[in-house]
Amino acid sequence: MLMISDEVRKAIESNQPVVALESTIISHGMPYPKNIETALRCEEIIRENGAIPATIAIIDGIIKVGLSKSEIEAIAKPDATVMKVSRRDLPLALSKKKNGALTVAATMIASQLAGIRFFATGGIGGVHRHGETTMDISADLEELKTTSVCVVSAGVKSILDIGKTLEYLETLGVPVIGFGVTEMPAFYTRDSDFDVPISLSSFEEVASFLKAKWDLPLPGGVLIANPIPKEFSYDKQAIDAAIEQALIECDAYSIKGKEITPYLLKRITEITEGASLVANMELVFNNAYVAANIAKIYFKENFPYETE
Ligand code: PSU
Ligand code: MN
Repeated sequence: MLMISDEVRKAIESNQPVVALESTIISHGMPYPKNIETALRCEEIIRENGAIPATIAIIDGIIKVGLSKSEIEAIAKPDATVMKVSRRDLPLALSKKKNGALTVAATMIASQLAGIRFFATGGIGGVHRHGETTMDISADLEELKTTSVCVVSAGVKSILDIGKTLEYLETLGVPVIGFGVTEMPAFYTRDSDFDVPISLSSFEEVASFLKAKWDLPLPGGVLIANPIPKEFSYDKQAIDAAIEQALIECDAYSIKGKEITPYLLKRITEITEGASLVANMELVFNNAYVAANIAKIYFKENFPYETE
């Protein structure tokens, strides 16, 4: 049920740094053809920074770790039928031999099965606004509690309730580390008015934090909140207006369950006439860069002979 590409398998076996990349962002998070461009550029950035990329998706009912370019294209095309797969959907996608894009939660599961500890994405799912009544809380959060993968994100989008998401992660015992910042980044913007619980500013500090956690051992994930670079950060008022409009439409059309996040992402891109997509791409690139560097230092310190 799990196939690891030769390159990724060799890298894992010889303790080389490997960085996983998710596929929901490709199939359900960005429009074609920018989604392919983003996916391929992320892989390049990870390589340029001394690590091996492993994009993960389900192809014909098999979890593939380390997709080829044509496999990435197959799940990225606008006419492709690709299921959005989180933890609960994995058995269905496998048993029905589907093509599936993996969410953060499912990518963490596949990474752990393959032996990968680092993962770069854009934003994670969280507690939705009014989550206290709708109970709409992404499975990404529970996954961070149990699965030992370091997830580098640009924080939490304000389509979600950022404060409640942070509280929920605290309850689950998930460390949230602001990378070089003391405020929780909000994906398109660098600030959210919520303090980040932990702030570290070098790759070395994050790598030794992870080593302390996992060596104890204290299993579970760590969320790195890495803000969008200043030069690409989006105008707060403009993005807030787009998010409000998308949320109102979501309500009006009674969009439910797993469709909510893809719908909001699509509408925000449309409402901003693609301008928010540029910010989205740049923040993902920055996360790929940071994840590769943390992974590189983590492996250098833990396996000095193998990597030097
Ligand atoms: N947030 C984004 N971009 C994304 C997602 C979230 O800014 O692409 C995707 C991720 O794959 C995440 C998933 O794991 O949406 C969360 O979906 P849900 O809220 O249904 O759990
Ligand atoms: Mn949900």
